[in-house]
Amino acid sequence: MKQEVKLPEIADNVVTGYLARVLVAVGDVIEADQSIIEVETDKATTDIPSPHGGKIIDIPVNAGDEIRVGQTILVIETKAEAGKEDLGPKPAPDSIGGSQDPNQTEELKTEEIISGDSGPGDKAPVVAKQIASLPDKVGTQGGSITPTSPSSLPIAAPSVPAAPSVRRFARELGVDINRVVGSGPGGRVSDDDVKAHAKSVIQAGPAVGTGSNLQAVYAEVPDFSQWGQITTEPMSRIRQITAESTVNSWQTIPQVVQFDKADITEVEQFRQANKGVVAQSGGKLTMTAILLKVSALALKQFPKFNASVDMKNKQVIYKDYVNIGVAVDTEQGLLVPIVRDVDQKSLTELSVELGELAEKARNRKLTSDEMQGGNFTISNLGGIAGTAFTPIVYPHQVAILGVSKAAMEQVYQGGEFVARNRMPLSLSYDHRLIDGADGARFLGWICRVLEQPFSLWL
Ligand code: CAO
Repeated sequence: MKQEVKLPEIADNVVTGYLARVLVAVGDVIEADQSIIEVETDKATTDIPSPHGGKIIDIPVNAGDEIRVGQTILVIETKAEAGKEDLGPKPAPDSIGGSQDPNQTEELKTEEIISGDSGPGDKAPVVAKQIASLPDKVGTQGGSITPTSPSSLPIAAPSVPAAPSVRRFARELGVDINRVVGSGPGGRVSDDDVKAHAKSVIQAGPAVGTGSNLQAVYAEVPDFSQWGQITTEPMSRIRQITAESTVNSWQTIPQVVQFDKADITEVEQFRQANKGVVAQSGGKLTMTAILLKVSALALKQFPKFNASVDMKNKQVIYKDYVNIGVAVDTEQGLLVPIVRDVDQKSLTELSVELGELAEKARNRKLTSDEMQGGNFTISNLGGIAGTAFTPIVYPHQVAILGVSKAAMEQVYQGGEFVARNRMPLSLSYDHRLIDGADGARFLGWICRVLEQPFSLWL
């Protein structure tokens, strides 16, 4: 019997996801409960199992697609129809309105899902409500808003979390809500986020090619295939979020970068000597953990760097807590987990926690809470390569510390050249709040504490 496997509910209030990976292929014979696809949402990455065992005869979705709860993700021939080969355990009913009739049309099933009329006990009514609450997809043409046909939608348009009233507000302004960076939990978009986005687009100047159309901030790219072979792939959700957030930062934060070098000869000796102590608690004493500690002390010393700029209300928000984000390079892209209350934790505790968060980031197990609420960020590329770089300040923060590769250098000291281990640091900061002298003092202070930690006691 042919069975359609549909995308089940992934989490509360999540109606769409981004298909990160297809784990099976047409022709595969799979077991019930075997993972078939990997779905990425704003909250987590989840493996979706097949409720049936059998032979896969169609996979009507592709990596990169945005898929909805209730959408068919797999067509499988189960044992009941074949009756000839043993293709796995007896099929269970689909978790979401799965059809038992192989001739049933897709239209009918869609209707069934939307009406919630597919029989007691299944989850169709829930899905119907969720789908019914989805916003109309709209586009703007010549400044007026017109419905967009499904075929004209971008292939992998992301769907951001936002209340229906906020979506309506965005539509009224002609703003594509999927381009708005949400400031709420899990990236939830508020009215203020929509206004800030609209404002930043207006301030960025006329939209490309289409007059006042707010959505047309991105120029059409040329057809590169005219010059040779090309391959196109949709951006992952992480890539899209990074792209939107860096554009937001670039457009709204006037950034200056201050460079310095810290002599870490003694700190490195301390690190090597105490690695074993920290390892006993399950952590790795790394330069990033040390920088977390030193940065927390600096943020306490210079509260302006532990603040946010609120231009709307013309105020500066100072925070008593010290939460620091650490940029983690993962196979899927950049993720920035937040280490909370850094000022209240020991170096050992920070080393353990940083190791755990980096591991979770690489395994895509971070929760959205673990990526929210940072006041300052550290980006250490020193384990990779490079002599200097200029990191971008994260939205709602005012500074980020870039760390490059430390190396032995000849330094003139006390009338002679001596070999010292020096680490290049770059501090990007928001000039709306921080002046050049502030930036130089802050970074100079960090260098001094790294060079002479005991100076703190003076
Ligand atoms: N200079 C010289 N060596 C350095 C260094 C530096 N600045 N930083 C780290 N290293 C060395 C470490 O000492 C370590 O060597 P040992 O194994 O001998 O101790 C080695 O590099 C590996 O370090 P690590 O990765 O284990 O630990 P870390 O705390 O230094 O880094 C993390 C952790 C998560 C910051 C890192 O793995 C990472 O992901 N870095 C990339 C961050 C990034 O992508 N930034 C760009 C963001 S903007 O696009």
